[in-house]
Amino acid sequence: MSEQFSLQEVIDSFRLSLSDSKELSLDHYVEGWRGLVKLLNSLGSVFGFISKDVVNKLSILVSLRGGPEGAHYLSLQSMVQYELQSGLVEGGDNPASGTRGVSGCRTLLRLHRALRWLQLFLGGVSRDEGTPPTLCSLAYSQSLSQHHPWVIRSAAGLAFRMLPPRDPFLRMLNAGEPPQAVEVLGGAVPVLGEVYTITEELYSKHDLLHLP
Ligand code: 1PX
Repeated sequence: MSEQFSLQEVIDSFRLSLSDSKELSLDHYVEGWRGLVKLLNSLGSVFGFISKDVVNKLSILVSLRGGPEGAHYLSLQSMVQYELQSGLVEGGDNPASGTRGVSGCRTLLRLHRALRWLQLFLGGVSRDEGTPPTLCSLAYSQSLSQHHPWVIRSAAGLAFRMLPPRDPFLRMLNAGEPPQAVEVLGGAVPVLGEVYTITEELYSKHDLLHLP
């Protein structure tokens, strides 16, 4: 993936993350998130505390995948199965990462919740339902904010106000002029939705949606 963010590359990574049998490849999932981090970084340093947290979570997943038990981290499904069977979901001493108390499942859960925010936010932008700051904060209050303490919610609220207006925001996506960017966004939302739904159903089935 190039240094410059392109929305299309992010969509491609998330699309590629899903196999025909709806297994979700963790490598492509992480790649999709890396692209999102590039956009976040291009929005300026007020978003730095958010991108730092995402980078941190991605590096946990990458180290699990590259570790001695990495084969179990090929897909979301194999990760869930492995961590459940080995009693690792709630942390514990994970030999795969050396990161005590941090499971792949709880780490990915944080990104999964953020994906819901992204799906709502981008859906709103693509349908022109308001300005990016307004839509961002609406999407946040409908999703992620329930999982965040007051201090994070207020920092996030301050950062949202720094988002650019619609047209400059659309141009930052590197997906052409605003009308083309809107089209690309419209294509992104169902892809994110599918990834979200598959994860949500799997986590719900195994009662993993509230991992500490
Ligand atoms: C296509 C272009 C769209 C823009 C792409 C931007 C992608 C942004 C993704 C935001 C991801 C946020 C992940 C948050 C994960 C999380 O919930 N972490 C918290 C809990 O972690 P823990 O390990 O302690 O259980 C952690 O406390 C969070 C810290 C950072 C603050 C998170 C604020 C989230 C605001 C989400 C909206 C981002 C606004 C970006 C503007 C475009």
